[in-house]
Formats: sequence, structure tokens, C-alpha cells
Amino acid sequence: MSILGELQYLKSEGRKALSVLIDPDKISNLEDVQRLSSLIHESRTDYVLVGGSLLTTDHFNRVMEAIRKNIKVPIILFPGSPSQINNQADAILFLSLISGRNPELLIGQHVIAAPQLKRTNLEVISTGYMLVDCGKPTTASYISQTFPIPWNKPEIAATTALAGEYLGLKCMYLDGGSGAERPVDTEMVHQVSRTVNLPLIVGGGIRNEDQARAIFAAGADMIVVGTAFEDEPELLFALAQSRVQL
Ligand code: 1GP
Repeated sequence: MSILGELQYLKSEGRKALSVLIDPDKISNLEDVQRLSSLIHESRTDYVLVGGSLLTTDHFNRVMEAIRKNIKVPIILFPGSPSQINNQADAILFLSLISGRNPELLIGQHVIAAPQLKRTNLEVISTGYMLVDCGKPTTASYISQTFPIPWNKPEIAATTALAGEYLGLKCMYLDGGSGAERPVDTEMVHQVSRTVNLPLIVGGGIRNEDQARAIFAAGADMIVVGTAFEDEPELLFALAQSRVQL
């Protein structure tokens, strides 16, 4: 089954998925990947996302090789630019930044990426990406040169998602940006989830099991945890519990 098919199936069954985000810049030693992979497998984490809004190191390809070698769960690229296309992954979130009005991130970079993707075996998952203001500017909002959706305006997120669904996007990602001060508001998750019939991914600022459980209960089908996993990898075991204690 395709990864999008898996996400659609999970949604239809009311089941929840936990993903970790690996930022290649944060991997200083390739042996770290082996250690993290054990935690990912033992905690029964469902997916691994790889990417970053801004990469400052040059070892992306080596990190991808290490991830492919060590990690057995599906690997999904979450790219900040077409330079993060890599055939070692299983799929790529083909992100259109629909919360913003930067044409490069709505279609421009996609034109550059498309012929590269055609030469890979990656499953391309057309994804509406919405940045939400979760307390402070993030690398994602700064680099994208876009205004995030205000935290307390769930109706903007819901109508943006609906427009994305009508445009044919297959998946939605509500993101506070990496290292956000707080997660996306559960009311926003709820309104987006009841407005569109698409798998809903939520990330940014999720740091504990209670937050994860609240976001799942509000309607997220998958959560993504990056910074908290970097700070305390063992947290994955508690976060994995949030999938089943609704
Ligand atoms: C960022 O949603 C991801 O795009 C993860 O965010 O690093 O805050 O967990 P955190």
C-alpha cells in the first residue's frame, strides 16, 4: 500500500500515527542515527520525516544513507528546498505553502523539483502546508518570507485547507514550525479536521504526552515531533502512548 493509502486508511479507522522529524543539521555523528533508530523501533514510532527549512551542513546525503541503512519504518522527506530530494527515502511531502502568498513556495520550487522527482522512485504526496503563529518567529516563517496564520484564527486555517482540498491536495500539514513555543491550538486542529476529508498532520512545539493526546483528540491523524525528540529521545515512549489513550 502507498504511504498516502496508509494515512487514508488510518484516518478512516480513527487510528493515529506518530512521526519523528530528523533534521540532518542536528546529526553531528552518523553513529547517532543507529542509536536513534533503536528508540524509534522500540517505541513503535510509525514514520520518520527528514528535512529542514534551512540546511547549513553538507552531509545530507550521508545522513540519508545512514537513515536508510538503520531505520525500518517508512522514511518521508519533508524538504525545505529541491536540494533535499533523495532517492533513499520512500516518499516525499510535495509541500505547497498555502498559508502564504509566496509564489516560489506555491508553485515555483515545484517546477524545479518535478523533473528531479520524475527520475526517482519516491512516492509524491501532494500536501497543503500551513504555517501557524505559535508564539515566536521560526526558521520556517523567516525563510519562507510568509506570514503564518494567527494562532487564534481557526476559521482561516479551515477555509485555507478547504481551498487546498478543492485544488486537489491529498494531505494537510498544520505546523507551528520547529521549536515553536506552543503547539497549534486544538480548536484549529478540530476545525480543519472537520472541514476537510484529508489526512491531517500536525507538528511544531509538541513536547509532551498530554499535548499529543489533545491534538490527536482534536482530529489530527499524525503528529510530528522534532525538537522534543532531539532534547529527550526517550520521550518517544510516552508520545507513542498518546496514540492509544484517547
Ligand atoms: C517542524 O513540525 C515539525 O516542522 C516539528 O516541530 O521541532 O517543534 O517538534 P518541533
